[in-house]
Amino acid sequence: MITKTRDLCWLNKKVHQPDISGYHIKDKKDSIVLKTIERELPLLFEGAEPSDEPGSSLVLSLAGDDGNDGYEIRKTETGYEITASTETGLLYGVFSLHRILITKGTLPFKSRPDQSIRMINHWDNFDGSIERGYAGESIYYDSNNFRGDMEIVRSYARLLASTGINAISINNVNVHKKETFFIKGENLKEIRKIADLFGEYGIRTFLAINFAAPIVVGGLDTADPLLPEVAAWWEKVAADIYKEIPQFGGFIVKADSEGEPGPFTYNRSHEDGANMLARAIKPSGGIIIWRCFVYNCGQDWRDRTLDRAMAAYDIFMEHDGKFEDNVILQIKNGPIDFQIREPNSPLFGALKKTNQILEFQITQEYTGHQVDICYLVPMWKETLDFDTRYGKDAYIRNEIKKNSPDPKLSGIAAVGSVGMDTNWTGNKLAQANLYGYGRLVWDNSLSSEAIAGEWVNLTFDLPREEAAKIMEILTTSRDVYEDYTCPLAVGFMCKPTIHYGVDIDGYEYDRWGTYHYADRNGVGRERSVANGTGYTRQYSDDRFREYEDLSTCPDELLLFFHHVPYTHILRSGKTVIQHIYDTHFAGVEKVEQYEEVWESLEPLLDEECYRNVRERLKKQKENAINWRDQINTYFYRKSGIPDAHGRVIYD
Ligand code: GCV
Repeated sequence: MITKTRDLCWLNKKVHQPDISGYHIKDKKDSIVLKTIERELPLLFEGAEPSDEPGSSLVLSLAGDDGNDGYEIRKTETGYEITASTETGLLYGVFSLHRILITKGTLPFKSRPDQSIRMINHWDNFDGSIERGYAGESIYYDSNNFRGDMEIVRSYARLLASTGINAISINNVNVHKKETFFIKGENLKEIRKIADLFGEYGIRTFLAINFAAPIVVGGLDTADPLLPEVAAWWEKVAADIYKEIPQFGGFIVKADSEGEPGPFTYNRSHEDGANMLARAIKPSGGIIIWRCFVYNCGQDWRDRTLDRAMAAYDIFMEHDGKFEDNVILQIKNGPIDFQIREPNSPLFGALKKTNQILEFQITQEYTGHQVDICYLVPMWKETLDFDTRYGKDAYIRNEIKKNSPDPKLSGIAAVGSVGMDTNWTGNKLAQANLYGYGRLVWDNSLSSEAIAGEWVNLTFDLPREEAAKIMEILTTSRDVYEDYTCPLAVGFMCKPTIHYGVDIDGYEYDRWGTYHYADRNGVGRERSVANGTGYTRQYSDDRFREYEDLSTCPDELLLFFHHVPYTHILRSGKTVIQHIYDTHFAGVEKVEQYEEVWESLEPLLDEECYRNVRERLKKQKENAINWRDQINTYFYRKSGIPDAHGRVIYD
């Protein structure tokens, strides 16, 4: 059997001599992370060797005590010096110096993380499958066993640490039977190995737990959070976990959502559920990350008063300020579910006294399955830069910290995108999302263009002009994906269950609460107070006014907030129907251009990488054509209005 070497991604280039030869660690202590640094240095800097000389070409100093994982890099007479107040800060500094030297960045350079918790959530199952995974099987599990390949976990940990990630959860939030037992016995020994390894890179490990574990694992006949025997059971579980894994991070919980058990079963609130677990884990120093992705997935499409978008706010706002101090609420960026275009969740800026984490999705569930190219950093950036109070500088990136009683217990998490594929992410270009996520959550001020530029520079050896072509593909790809799949934020016209490919009415008469309501006159969900579900009122006054009023509602969110006639005129001067036709034709044309550009790069790229993207672009084109033709035909049939440019629409 030929074992293929795994892609080193953005760490594949070494800095060549004479930049760094000897390195010296000042006041060296016996520490796990310092050992990691020593291990990393020769991997990143050719010929880097330890030296006792304080005047070595690279000096690492632990200084200051602000406890922050920031670092400073400066040029010295003999080479470079990295200073940080924590060992993890030094590790970040080492990766940063590598990046700066490869990309020819400038020094001195000082950086502090903008967010405290910078997390990745894996949706990996014990049988090796990954819920919404598009890059092969799980790197942790195989056929209901721990895979035990620590080299893969190590390679992954270095990729993550190099971008600043410091927390990870390693199993699916939909916790099936076998994974429910992860919290006990022999499983903990295996989890400890994973946690130890991540710990070497400054990453804390968390587990997703099943709220019904007291029944499934503990043999109790209830999981009622207000019963003392249930609380006592969790306390013991938590204490046992920490005996085995002292550096354990805590639990992540999906409760009362999409079939997962939760406190509602016992007529208890999410406050009751989260606080019980928080008290159980507090003595061990753990935290509870409680997801706000709670909604009724058994809706009746006939009932227009129900609005799934309102659920998280309706359920969680009344508990603001009432959670234990080691509870963090995790809130998806949008009110529905990781669509290519959604407004931001109204909980941001509204929850004022609750620790909070913003949740993104790196794995491309609704955004092309890592077949279609879709660089997601621009979308994440828009969320971070969104002013929840319009003109009042209440940006989400700051609000999540400001409104968390303990800002150290706030931050950003995202659903991971890697699997056993040797290039980690299926589509080579999807690596840019993993890299970009880490970089952006560390430094919220980076632009999506700058991040794309870094990734391309670190990954490929290309002349400037050719590198720019890949950057152009990346930075336009989100708009292109939106163009052929999701006019004006209508969302969910995809194939049910798999969420790839077009199926305009796939969810229209189903129970999931995601409807476009297209009829012969118009399309969109009316969510205004005046004429619809009243969802707009969940926003701050300024945003409420903006979204409520058709004349101020941003066009790109129009169909999320309003049902409008096909002849409604957008700010571009086009009608809604013409916009639908134009974007769908344009989307396909753009994918065709991507193909041409990629083909022109063939002589400059290694064959595997070239073919990897080439094959996926072919599928992307087929996908885009299908979307274009079905959407255009569908809306032509509904509206009876022809394309102003007379292009082919199948009637
Ligand atoms: C893990 C969406 C996905 C589910 C996922 C869920 C969640 O609904 O389709 O696969 O479940 O989000 O975030 O919990």
